[in-house]
Amino acid sequence: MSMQVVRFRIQLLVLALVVGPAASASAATVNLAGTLDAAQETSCAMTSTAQGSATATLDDVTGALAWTITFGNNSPSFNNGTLDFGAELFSHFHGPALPGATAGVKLTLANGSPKVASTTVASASDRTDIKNGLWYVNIHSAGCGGGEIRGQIVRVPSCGDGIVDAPGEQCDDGNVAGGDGCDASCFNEPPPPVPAMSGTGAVLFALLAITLASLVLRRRARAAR
Ligand SMILES: [Ca+2]
Ligand SMILES: [Ca+2]
Repeated sequence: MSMQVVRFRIQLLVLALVVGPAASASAATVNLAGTLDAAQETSCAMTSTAQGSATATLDDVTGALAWTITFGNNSPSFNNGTLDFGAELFSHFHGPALPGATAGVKLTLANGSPKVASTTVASASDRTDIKNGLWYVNIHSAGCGGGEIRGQIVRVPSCGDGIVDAPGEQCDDGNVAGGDGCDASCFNEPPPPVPAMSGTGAVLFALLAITLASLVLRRRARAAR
């Protein structure tokens, strides 16, 4: 084995000891919300007085999506699960579509109010669409089969969702922990100090450093002869 190869392998070992294991990707929780009403509906000729609200969270790594949706025509709480034009037929998440456009069904929701449930969104493109506000909730009634009220679900900017929301955030590393370069309020902070090695790692590092120095000195001595 040549001196060059030996030196390269030692450098790799030293680098591995100094850097340590690679950090794993951390999940970011994206907060979402929307309001449902007839104004956003595209298919019903009648204007319902029913309204609703939706909140949801999406884990952008695992795809876990959880939601709470309430609706009704009992102003001002709008939570009695009753529509103006007949019983609720069915309800869905649809996407991807901007407000005013329509798209196919992504998830079927249980009837009634509130709707509280969760699932896993397996498709990465679906997760991206959700984060980009391209999913909507549509509640269909007997009198408005295409939907009586509808609501676009959009991201609620928040620290820890992995997206830098200026001007209120300088950074967003997907968590609300400090000491990692981006503090709990999503402002930049000095990087954490590199932890000192101890125990076996320190001994190995010292041995490798001594071996490397010895090899370099021997090489220089041979070159000087
Ligand atoms: Ca953010
Ligand atoms: Ca952080």
